Parts: sequence; structure tokens; C-alpha cells
Amino acid sequence: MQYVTLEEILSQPTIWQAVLEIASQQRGTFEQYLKQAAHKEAVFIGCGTSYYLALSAAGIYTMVTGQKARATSASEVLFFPETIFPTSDQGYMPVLISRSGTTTEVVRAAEEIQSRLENHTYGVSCRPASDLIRVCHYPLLVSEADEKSVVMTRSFTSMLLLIQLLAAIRSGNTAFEEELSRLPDLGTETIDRCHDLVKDVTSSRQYTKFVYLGQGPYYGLACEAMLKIKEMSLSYSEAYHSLEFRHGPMSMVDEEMLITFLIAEQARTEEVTLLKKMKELGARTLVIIEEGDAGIRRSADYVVELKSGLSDTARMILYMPIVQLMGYYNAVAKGLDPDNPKNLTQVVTL
Ligand code: F1P
Repeated sequence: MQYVTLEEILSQPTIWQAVLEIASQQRGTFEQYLKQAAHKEAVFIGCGTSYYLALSAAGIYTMVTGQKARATSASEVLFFPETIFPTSDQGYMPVLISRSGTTTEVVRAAEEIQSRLENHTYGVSCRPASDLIRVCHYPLLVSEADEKSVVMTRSFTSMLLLIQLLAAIRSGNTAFEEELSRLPDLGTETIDRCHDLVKDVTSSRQYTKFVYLGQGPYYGLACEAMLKIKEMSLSYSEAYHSLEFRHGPMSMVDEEMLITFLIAEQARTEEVTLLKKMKELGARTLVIIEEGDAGIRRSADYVVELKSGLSDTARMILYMPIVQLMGYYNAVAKGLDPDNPKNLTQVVTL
């Protein structure tokens, strides 16, 4: 049986192409929106997958534009607004992210920011007729990426791509924009090349623990990968900034643990040293990297080489179909329905 979640994962390159077209058609509008936020600090806000997207988006936004950026979960804005917006001026660019646009905390956070803090808000969503888009001043929409599935897959990568494009427009970085334009073709090629390997990873043995590691903007990707395997396959999973794993969590390593390394070139040397150490301790390891070498192949049970030719900041969404497919096939291997995860609904309303 083919589940809708699999269709949505595999459709990503086509949707990424649609996102590139949206950015090209609406370039003038986006430039106007971004002008309002010149010299403001970007604060990316979401819940669940959209929070992890915010973590990656904040990192990329600063790396590409040089502007300050942070990420937080929407509930923090509701309960501890003074820690997120410590000054009562209009020095912030709050970017609220929600596939559905109806998650209660996100909509309430947007209302709070506008009424009490009097800051203009940006809403990133897949649903134009949603509360979030109604409330926010500046809509940033990728309707093509909306999903039937409970779990978010293509909406994560497509909304992240839209934010990468905004950063490119904001900074006038045409080289970065050109890199992003290559993602749909590279995505198709990566999925075709890695699909069988992912099936092999999840069918070869039953792991009891999954760990995902990444640094900088890749930490958000690691968190999202952790959530996918948890939501779809009800498996115990954790995510860390790669080197944090040495500070305690590695006591849990054994041969029933699969550690996935989402390697960024900027952190590569130390992440590869960690990989070797974890292999020595007995973990099973999967490495996703731009390009491997003999040392990496010796320490990894599985290696996915992206060979994209793209920079760390541009390449990021190519990692995601691989970890999403891991969640999907691990669910199928356990006899679970990835379209209908236990206890979950598409939207959380309070
Ligand atoms: C966020 C979210 C999802 C999660 C769950 C409920 O939704 O937390 O990440 O998978 O099923 O909703 P949204 O605010 O992006 O619509």
C-alpha cells in the first residue's frame, strides 16, 4: 500500500520548483515587505516542525544577510514575552511560521506581538485562508506545499526554501539565489539515488534508539529528523548539537542505536572525529554529507553523499527527504500507518 505521506515526501522537488516561481513572481512584493524590516532583529516563531524550521531559518538568515536573528517556540512568546522581546520598541521582525496557520499558540503569539508590542508581523504558511494569514501584516504563502498527511514533510522544506529566498533577496546575494535555483534538480537526483539505501537502513535491523546530530542551522534539521522518526514510527529519538552528544548522552551508545550525522562543511573536521569515536563505542552510524572520504566510509555503516556543489547554507533541504524516508520506512517496517500517527492530529488547537 502506498501512503499519502510517501507521495508528499517524493513530491518535494516539484514543490521546490513552485516555490522558486513564487519568489520570482512576487519579488517586488517581497522587497517591499523586507524594506519595512531593515535593521530590525528577525525572530522566527513556530510550534513543532515549524519551530524546528524557525531554528534553521534564524541561522541561515543571519549567515546570508548579516542581520541578527533568533528562533523561539510560540508558547514562549505567550508566557514569557519579555524574554523574547525585551525592549518595548518596534525593533523586531517577527516571522510566524505555521503550515496550517491555525495552531493556537502561533495565532495568539501573532496577536500579542501586534497589539501589545506593536510590531508588524510576517506570516509564513501553506494556507491563505487561515487565521495566521488574516492576522499578520505580511503574508508569505506556499499553498502548493500544503499536505494531507498529519506529519509535515514537504511543507517544512518548502517554507524553509521560501525563507532562504527571502534572505537572498534581502541581501541582494545573487550567487546564493542561483545556488537555490538548482535544488529541484538536485532533489530529484538525490531521492532517486538514496531511496533504496534508506529502505536498507531501516529494514536491516530494528533500532531501539535514534539520534540526530547537526551544528549551526543544521541543528534545526537534526531536531526535525528526530521528530519525523518519533511521529511516524513511534521510536525513541533525540537530537543534539553534534558535539553536545559527548557531554553525557554518549553514555547511552550501543549497537541498538543509530546515529545520523547531518554534516556541515563548516563543522566537518570535529563532526568526523566524533563519528569515529561513536563507531568505536559500538553505535551504528549514518552520515549525510556533501562528499565523503575513505576515513568517513570506514567509520560509517551508511554514507549518503549529496555531491551538490552547493554551500552549507544552500544545500540544507537536500538532507531532509533522506531522514523523512527513514521515518516513513521505519514505520512501515514496524507495521504502523505513517499517515495516521498515534495520538496526533494535523493541527493542535487549545
Ligand atoms: C505544527 C504541528 C506539527 C505536528 C503536529 C501538529 O503545525 O506541531 O509540527 O506534526 O501534527 O502541528 P503548524 O502550526 O505548522 O500547522
